[in-house]
Amino acid sequence: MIELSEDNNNDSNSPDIGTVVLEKDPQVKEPPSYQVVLINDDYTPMEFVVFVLQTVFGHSHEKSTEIMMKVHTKGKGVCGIFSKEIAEMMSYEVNTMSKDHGHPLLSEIEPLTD
Ligand code: TYC
Repeated sequence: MIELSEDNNNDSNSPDIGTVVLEKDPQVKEPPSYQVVLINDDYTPMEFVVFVLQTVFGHSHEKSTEIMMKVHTKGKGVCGIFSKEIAEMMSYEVNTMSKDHGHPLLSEIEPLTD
């Protein structure tokens, strides 16, 4: 809070105009976003990765294939951006699905710095 006195030059003849109090704007900060990142490996079948991207993230077959190929060629790729809690759930879902199907496919989450 900032207090501005407009009363510092007061003599007994001038009226007291009082003190103006300026409230600082509340510093409302958006919670940080997290990206779910898929990691490449040499064993998970491409079709399974596409299936996971469609099932967990709701991407179209075309978009899922694009993400899968990016991961396959570059080593990593972003599946989506969410709040921390949702990103953790999505990543857990991917990793559990892979494990249940006997694949080494892994995802992780990364905070986004804005
Ligand atoms: N590299 C895998 C293959 O050649 C396919 C793959 C893509 C695996 C993306 C993991 O996150 C991944 N079968």
